[in-house]
Amino acid sequence: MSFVNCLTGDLVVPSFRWGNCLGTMLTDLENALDSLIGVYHKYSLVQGNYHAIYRDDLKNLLETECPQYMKKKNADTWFKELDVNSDGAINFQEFLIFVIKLGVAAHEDIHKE
Ligand SMILES: [Ca+2]
Repeated sequence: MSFVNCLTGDLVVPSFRWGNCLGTMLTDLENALDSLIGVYHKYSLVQGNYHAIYRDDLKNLLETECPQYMKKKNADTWFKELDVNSDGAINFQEFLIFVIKLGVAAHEDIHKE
């Protein structure tokens, strides 16, 4: 489900809130997970599906959110690698495989001198 902001016309993507505890600060990890879910839905909801990022939308995600990691692998190669169940879309579990690979690469980059 998504909403359109009446004033700006922008797509509003609802995000998951841990326990819906008003007045409770999220931990750093909860904030990070909330951001990951938000990024996933930002691209999955382009075609109105909470659970599927399609090929063109994955390409937009890669080009917009992490262009530095497309230098060695293009969007089509990423898509084939991530679509583990070969259903033509990236579900959230498959997206998490991508996040793990990016996280490992980012961690290695941080420790390079
Ligand atoms: Ca899939």
